Amino acid sequence: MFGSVAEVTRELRQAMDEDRFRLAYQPIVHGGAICGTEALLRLQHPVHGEVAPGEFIDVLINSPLLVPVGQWVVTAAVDQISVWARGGHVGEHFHCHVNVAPQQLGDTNFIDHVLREIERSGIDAEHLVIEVTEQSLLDLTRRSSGLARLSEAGVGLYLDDFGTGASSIAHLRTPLLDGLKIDRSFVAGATADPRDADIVDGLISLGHSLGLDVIVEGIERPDQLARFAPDDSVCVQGFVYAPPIDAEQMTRYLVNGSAPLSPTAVDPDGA
Ligand code: G
Ligand code: MN
Repeated sequence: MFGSVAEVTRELRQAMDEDRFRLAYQPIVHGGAICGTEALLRLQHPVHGEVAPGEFIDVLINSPLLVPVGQWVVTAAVDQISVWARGGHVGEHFHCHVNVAPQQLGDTNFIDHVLREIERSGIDAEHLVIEVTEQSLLDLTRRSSGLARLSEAGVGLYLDDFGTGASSIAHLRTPLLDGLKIDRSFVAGATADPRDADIVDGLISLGHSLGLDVIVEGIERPDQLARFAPDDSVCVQGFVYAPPIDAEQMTRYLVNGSAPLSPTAVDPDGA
């Protein structure tokens, strides 16, 4: 859609200037009840409509615009959590997940911003979860003080896309981690290769034995739900419940409390 790096950068700057970033929210479900949501960045384009981060995230992460956009994401998520909490729509263990790039964790100003926004909004810090990739844990000497400050304040830390990064299982030992999200490629792959299902089982056990919460990502169909989340020992995120939706729709889900299976979740057996 967008062309060169320069063009994407121009689009990002304009979107920031014109307040055209939005957050979409995808429900995270535990035993049929909504236990959290992942906030996902969207750019509202005057011609192309809603643009997903795949179109711009690589440029954003390597651009100075990561600073203001990253801060905007935290502010918007914290404000939304505050609205939900004041409305009585979320329980005390509700988590709103925000994706954070490794560069942000090494930036003291970013960490200060997160802590300041929690204080300003008055939300319970435990409602906020930072999702980091394995890449973020590779250079812990530079990033651990930021992670530790967030963790001490009560912010949750989850390892995202687990199983696909180039780092080591030893990183799961970091005492700062609260949970892990198993990458959706294993769930998708399990249809063709049962070893992928075995990997998901193994990662769930590994996570649990380390005392981590586990979210299985990319559950699209009822058969996958039955296979990977037969009970309430894991949380689930995926199209089987809902794609990323806007804040109003997410609020409706929260008011209902439970998550119906999505009518668009296709069961391969037609059941
Ligand atoms: O890896 P991360 O936690 O950032 O995953 C969020 C991304 O995964 C979002 O872009 C979202 O649209 C996508 N996603 C969420 N659920 C599903 C799913 O069930 N199937 C697929 N293919 N993608 C999904
Ligand atoms: Mn994520």
